Amino acid sequence: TFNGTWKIERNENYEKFMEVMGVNVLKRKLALHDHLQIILEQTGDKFHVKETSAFRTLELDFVLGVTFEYSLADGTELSGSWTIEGDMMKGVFTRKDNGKQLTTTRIIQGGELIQMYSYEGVEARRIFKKA
Ligand code: MYR
Repeated sequence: TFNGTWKIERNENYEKFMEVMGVNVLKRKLALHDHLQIILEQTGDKFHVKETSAFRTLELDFVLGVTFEYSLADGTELSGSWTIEGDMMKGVFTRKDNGKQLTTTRIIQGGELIQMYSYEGVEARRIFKKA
């Protein structure tokens, strides 16, 4: 289960990823230390998410397989959806500003939540520990 309170523990290739996403250097430096915390509550195919970071606090709801809108901390708007395949969450999102695709997965491994992001052939990981 993905349910729980997940606190960011470490990043892999995240600064490079943000650079390819077009995030400026100052925001990249800040984002590397954003203290991101995600609370996931899944009930059937519905998710409630509480996200807090140094940048913002937000709550959202989505249903697996149903398209929703999501804005990144820098204001970049995405549209897309999550599905679950086996023990992996798979997200396919499209940037509204340039139509390019951002894919993401979440998996629990060794008690950690590993979120992978992929954009323009560049991958990053953000790894969370249960709070
Ligand atoms: C959620 O389930 O937490 C809400 C939906 C998440 C959508 C995908 C997030 C991609 C984040 C990419 C970060 C890139 C920063 C430049």
